[in-house]
Amino acid sequence: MNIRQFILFMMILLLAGCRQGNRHADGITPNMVVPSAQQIAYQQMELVGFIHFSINTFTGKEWGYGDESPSLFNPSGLDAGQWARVARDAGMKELILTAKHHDGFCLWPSQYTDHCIRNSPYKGGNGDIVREFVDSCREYGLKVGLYLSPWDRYHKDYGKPEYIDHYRKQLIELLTQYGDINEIWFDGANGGSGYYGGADENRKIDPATYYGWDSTFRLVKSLQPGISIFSDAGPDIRWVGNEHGHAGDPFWSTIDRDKLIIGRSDQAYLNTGDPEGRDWIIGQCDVSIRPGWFYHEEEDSLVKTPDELYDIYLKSVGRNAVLLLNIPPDRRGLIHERDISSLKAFRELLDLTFATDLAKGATVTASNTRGGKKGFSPQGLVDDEPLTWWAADDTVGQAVIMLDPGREMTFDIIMLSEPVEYGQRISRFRIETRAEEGWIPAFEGTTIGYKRLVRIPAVTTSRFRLVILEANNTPALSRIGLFRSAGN
Ligand code: FUL
Repeated sequence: MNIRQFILFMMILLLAGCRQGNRHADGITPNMVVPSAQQIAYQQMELVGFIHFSINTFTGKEWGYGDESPSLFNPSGLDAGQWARVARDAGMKELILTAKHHDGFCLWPSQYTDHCIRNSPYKGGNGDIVREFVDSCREYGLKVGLYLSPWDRYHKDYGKPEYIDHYRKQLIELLTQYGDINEIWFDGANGGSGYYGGADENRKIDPATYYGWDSTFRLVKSLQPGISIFSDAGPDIRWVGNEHGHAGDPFWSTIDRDKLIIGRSDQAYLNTGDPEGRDWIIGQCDVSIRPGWFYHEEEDSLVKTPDELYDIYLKSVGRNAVLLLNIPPDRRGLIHERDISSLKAFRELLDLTFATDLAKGATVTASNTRGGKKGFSPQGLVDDEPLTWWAADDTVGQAVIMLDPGREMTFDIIMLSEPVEYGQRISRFRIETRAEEGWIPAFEGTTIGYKRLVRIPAVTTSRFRLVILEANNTPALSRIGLFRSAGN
């Protein structure tokens, strides 16, 4: 080895050492169940949007029966660019479109059905709203998601094996003709009454067996290897068991897929996850900005307020899940002005609230720090560097982390994060603030995960501490932030 090779070799060693510095040093043992890199990237989006738009928009229904004439579908001024712009301005990173809802009407000209946009007056039958949607999302830097309802109240074969073949052919169309699709959304509503090609009857299916989901999932991933699949049972993203946008407390990303059946799952189980769960499936909280999923003029006065949306954000993103917020276009094919103004104020509320982290610059001490090493210093919890984080020694199950900002501060939001690439570990914690008479408990909580936002009545204090009471593995934390809700 000559001198240049030696220097190069030493530099590589040094770099490898630096890279290891915080992330993998000192043998922190990951939990048995951890997220994939794709799941972490998905969760980092935090806020994604839903577009419910179809024939229901024109009939006033929430669930079309399947007998609606395509001639009813005629938006007067559709602009998918407006949807994407509004979503981007609200901070959404992805938009999901109902390519087909339960009534079976397809927003793209599917070669496998006549019940589609080709037979509507829109653009003289030459329209393709999936195409317009996908192009607009890309123009505004949003990822693309598509919803293809498994339940089809129009199709004559629904309930028979032939329909599954048809359903998969439609999936292939969507997943091969529109470029990269980031998410496919499989809802759980299943069977019941419908038009079914004129049969006009009730059709019951067994949600555990009818759809052959495992084969469908394999098909989806073979066509789009980078896609994330949402359903009651993941495999990548899961329903949280309600449509109010509320993850449970506790909320574990871990759960047992074996216990989940798409369309027939225990909603309470979905809502909390399972600390013993063998699968990591990210929670996604779906909720509409209006009472309905589709636009109805009579709900114009019932658009959720910025404060309501903020509360939902705290109970979804702030409970270790992703928020999927529905913003349904109206009969023009535009997101309504009222929804836009509420969204704008919601975004401002978030931006103002999270602009100033009062914990920045505080002196941070911990009752125990892994190996006593600087690499895991609790000071890393309040710096700008996401790669620096604190961990305790393996022998330690409980710990106290104290923040001293050297001045008084007033806050009502506490942000906590675990380095989830090592799994979800903390299951009980307490937040305390300092008063003259001593440490006062302000909140007792359960899980943390990717992000926990705790809201307490605003408190003015000169010191703050977090007491970690229970964890299923060595406790580790990547962030503590303190904020004051704007307007509070
Ligand atoms: C459910 C559907 O039944 C609703 O109409 C809506 O699309 C919601 C997001 O998913 O399963």
